[in-house]
Amino acid sequence: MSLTTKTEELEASVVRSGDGPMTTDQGIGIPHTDDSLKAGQRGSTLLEDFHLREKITRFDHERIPERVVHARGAGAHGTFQVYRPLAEYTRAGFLNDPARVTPVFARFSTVVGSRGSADTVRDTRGFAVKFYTDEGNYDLVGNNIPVFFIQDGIKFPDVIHAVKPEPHNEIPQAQSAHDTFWDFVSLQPETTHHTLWNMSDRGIPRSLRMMEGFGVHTFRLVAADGSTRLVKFHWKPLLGVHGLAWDEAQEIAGRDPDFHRRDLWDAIDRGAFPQWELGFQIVEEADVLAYGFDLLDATKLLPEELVPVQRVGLLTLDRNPVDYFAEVEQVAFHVAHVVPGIDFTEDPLLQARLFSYLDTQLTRLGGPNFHQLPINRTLVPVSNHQQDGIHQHMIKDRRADYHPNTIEQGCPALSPDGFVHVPAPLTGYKTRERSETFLDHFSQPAMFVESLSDPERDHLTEALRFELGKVTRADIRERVINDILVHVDPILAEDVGRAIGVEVAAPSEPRRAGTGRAPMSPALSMVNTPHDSIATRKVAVLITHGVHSADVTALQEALEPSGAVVALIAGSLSHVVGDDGSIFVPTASFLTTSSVLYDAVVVPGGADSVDALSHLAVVGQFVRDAWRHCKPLGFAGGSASLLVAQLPARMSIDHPGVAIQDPWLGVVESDVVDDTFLAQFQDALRLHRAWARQVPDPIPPVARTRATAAKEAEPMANA
Ligand code: HDE
Repeated sequence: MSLTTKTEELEASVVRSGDGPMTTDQGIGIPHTDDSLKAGQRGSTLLEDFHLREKITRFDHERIPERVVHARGAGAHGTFQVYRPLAEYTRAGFLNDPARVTPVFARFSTVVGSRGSADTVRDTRGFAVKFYTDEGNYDLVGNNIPVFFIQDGIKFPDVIHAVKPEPHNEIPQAQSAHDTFWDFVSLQPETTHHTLWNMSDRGIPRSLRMMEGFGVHTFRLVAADGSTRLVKFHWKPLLGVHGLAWDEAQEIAGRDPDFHRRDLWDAIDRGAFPQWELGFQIVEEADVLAYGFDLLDATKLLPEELVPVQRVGLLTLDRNPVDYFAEVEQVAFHVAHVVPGIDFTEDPLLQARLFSYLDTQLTRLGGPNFHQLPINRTLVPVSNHQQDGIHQHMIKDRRADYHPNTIEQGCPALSPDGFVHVPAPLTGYKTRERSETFLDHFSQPAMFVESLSDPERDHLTEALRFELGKVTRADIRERVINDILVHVDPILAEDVGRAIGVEVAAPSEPRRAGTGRAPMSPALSMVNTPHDSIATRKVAVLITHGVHSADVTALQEALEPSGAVVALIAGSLSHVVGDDGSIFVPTASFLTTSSVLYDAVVVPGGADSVDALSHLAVVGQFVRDAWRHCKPLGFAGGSASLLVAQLPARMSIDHPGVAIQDPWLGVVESDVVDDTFLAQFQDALRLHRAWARQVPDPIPPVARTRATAAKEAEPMANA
């Protein structure tokens, strides 16, 4: 069998605009496409104008139904290579041959918003990878959060209807900050863990390239001798895991709604290929309950401190799509697309997904032949007795379409090495019960909260205050605090409750079994992510005439070789003349860009330049926003005066109840951009943000309500 790479295979379907003159879909040459065929210059249009009718009809039918979830996405091609043969775990060919380069297509997405919604909304991100292996297609359809909202797929329509825009007015778009979502959360404790991850900085990634990925469910690996093990899949980004500030994320949604897809596209375009390592957590079948929770429960994660993640291979995304619709929109993932060596478990969420993905493609892609679309085609020849259907592309030359047959000499023959379901023993009576091993909904959320660093915990608190602050019904806010959050972390409940007018009622023993958790799991905190590179970080350098040229060139020469992107921002797109007569070409002007689109800001020296910049309100805002969003800032030649003018008054006065952080954290200052400046600035950039600079606004204590008093009188139920 000759296997070609997916790129070569796709090339056969690529049509280029220079390939020939303009024609109709039937290949008839078109000499004129700007005027319809009319009865005279000013007469009515004639029905016989087949070109007009074809052109308009094709336009009318350009859209296909968007995905009911994960509608907004961005994708890229790439490769996967395993580091070493994994024969002790799996017989999958692509996981056994380090020399084999498996083509992949990855699609990242938000869950809630429509196709045209903004990228930086608070949400879970989809992380789906299609491996075009030489044993058929394998899809790993995961998320950037290791747990899911619900334990059983039968609740999926409920949770999605709750989080999607409300049914009467279709408001709000791409937001969970509304009544129906939090109503559901308040009544369904199993949603707590995933909801807290969404409210953490994981819900607003800095970049799709800086997210972890998780298979979420426990899967099975099957070795050649038939032995099986349980596995949790991970994707570890080589650039580390980094988030945005919430205020910044909201502003980006307006300034550049395509922020994440543009970032992915630009990085690949520049040759800064995003990379992730595939990770396995391997568990023996007998240990399915050994860690204090049930590995079939998708609302639980397996702490890395209990079972380390083995890094087994490398995913590299190195090619942008040619045609967004044909590739990113029409790609069809399905959890049931597995190859021999990978199998399912009885996780009831996974089991429902095994039905859903094929079913959804029938509506979205119009029929059962979607696997024949170029992006979905396997590299392996497909042969079976499936017939016909809408959009059949194959011309099947055969006289018999059934098995067994003699007329086609029994062809296609069965594949003796093909997929065999693991003969896992299954017993039980028919029931709609939830297993008792699934019932502890608070221990792991508590572990998650306890594992966060102080700034991350502050962000979580602020996010919950924001989301619940937008809930209009007081009873929902009250239930989230007193039926959910108080069982996770009474102090968190108190901190959030204070901001939304809810008093925590009679904090009692937390309603959790205390199992299924390490006391805390440092791997869950983004603080412990690698901070060893400034590659692809975007640095805005603010310049105008008279800028100290040597500062600008020193920045470019030091940062660009390490992979950072230096953007020169000026008052207009006209050339800027430096203090020694050097000419600089601005990348963007203050009119069209903003500090939220960069990772760091530097103001070089130059007396005339610093003076001119200090008179521009837009520059003040640039610096103030970068400071508020805790980004590294660099000031040379006295330009730090621009920051001083922007610091809030309470930075210099003693404000009761507020811990004043060091406003100069992550800020580098010097006369000129010299080696010390550059070293300190790069250290700050490597750390991503100086989160400790953030000072939350004080919130007054909550007034006691009748509801909380009544709640205190109730005995607290223990689950
Ligand atoms: Fe999905 N999900 N899902 N999901 N999901 C879809 O399939 C569904 C779940 C995930 O980039 C849909 O082709 C059910 C968990 C990703 O094209 C649909 C349940 C996880 C993507 C569907 C889940 C995911 C989808 C919509 C509960 C993380 C985007 C369009 C039983 C492990 C793939 C489509 C892409 C897409 C159903 C739960 C991830 C409707 C019923 C858990 C990344 O079939």
